[in-house]
Amino acid sequence: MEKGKILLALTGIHPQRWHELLSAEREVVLEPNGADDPSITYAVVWKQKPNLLSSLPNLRVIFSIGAGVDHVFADPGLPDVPIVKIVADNLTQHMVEYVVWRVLDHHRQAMLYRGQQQKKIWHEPPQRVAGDISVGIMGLGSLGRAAASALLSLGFAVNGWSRSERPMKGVSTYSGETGLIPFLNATDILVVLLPLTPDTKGIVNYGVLKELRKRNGLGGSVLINAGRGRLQKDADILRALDDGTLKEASLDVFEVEPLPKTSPLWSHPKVFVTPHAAATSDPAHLVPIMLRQMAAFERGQKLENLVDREAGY
Ligand code: NDP
Ligand code: OXD
Repeated sequence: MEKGKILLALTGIHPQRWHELLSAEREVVLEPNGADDPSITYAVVWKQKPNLLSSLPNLRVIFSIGAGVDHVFADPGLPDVPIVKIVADNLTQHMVEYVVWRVLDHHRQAMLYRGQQQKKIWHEPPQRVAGDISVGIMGLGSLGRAAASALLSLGFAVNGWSRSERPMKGVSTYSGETGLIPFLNATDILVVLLPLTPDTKGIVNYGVLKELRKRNGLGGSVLINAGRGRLQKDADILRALDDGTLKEASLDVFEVEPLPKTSPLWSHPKVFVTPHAAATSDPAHLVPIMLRQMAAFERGQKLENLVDREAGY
């Protein structure tokens, strides 16, 4: 198979660096050019315009520049070609750092100390060790497993929940609908690393938060969501924080992004907000992986990290 041409279609992300790096090896057409172009073989996308990809008669593979692919599936005219998602050490490392940072911040009561500092209060609250706290990871995939390993090495008790059985040494694993409540009941700090699919939309709701374990040294349960915003109901999180169901939350993702300036989450004293920045897609690390995959595909080899279209991730 000859060297395929790429359509680069990114919305909300500056394409320049991606373009430069991809162009070093292949011909690249930058959207809005390229619609209907029969010479295009690959599409490299983030939130591509609806029906753009279905206009390409010889498209063979879609590459998402993110680990999540809900943005690809948002296209009502998505053509039936393989979709490759990102699995990369660099992105995984970013996510592990985010999760460890947020878990430690809540575990070591950083919000309390920040408040005390503002008021110049010198007070040491009781301290627990990591082993007293159990962190439950919703979504035990590439990112969830890496985060679980890092948390285990810090001494936390770790639970994991996935769609299918995913045994992992040192982690108490749960799966499917029947595993959800037992998983939540055994979890103090909930870390959400699920993909957004029809099955997971809105899963982080009041009922689920209510099931988290309360008898811990943290003084309440904690939510950390770095998966996708539409997994959660922002209003339910606020309700849970305000009635004490949740002690604190770290949110990287929101139902609407950018988070509207009117959202009470911005100024809530128990919420730590980051702007969908837990694990950035760095073209310097991800483009070589995509180019390697394209070359392998042209040699007749199998594509890696393929999305299961039926499952939606
Ligand atoms: P994977 O596809 O490797 O893992 C997904 C995990 O979620 C799997 O364990 C899967 O179960 C589980 N899962 C999916 N559907 C369900 C369900 N209905 N019930 C229970 N478990 C379910 O994804 P990654 O780890 O690579 O990425 C996870 C998500 O993180 C991405 O989809 C993206 O949304 C988000 N992300 C966010 C970033 C940010 O900056 N905030 C950056 C990168 C990713 P099973 O193992 O059985 O398949
Ligand atoms: C991703 C993201 O899916 O950055 O990779 O959200």
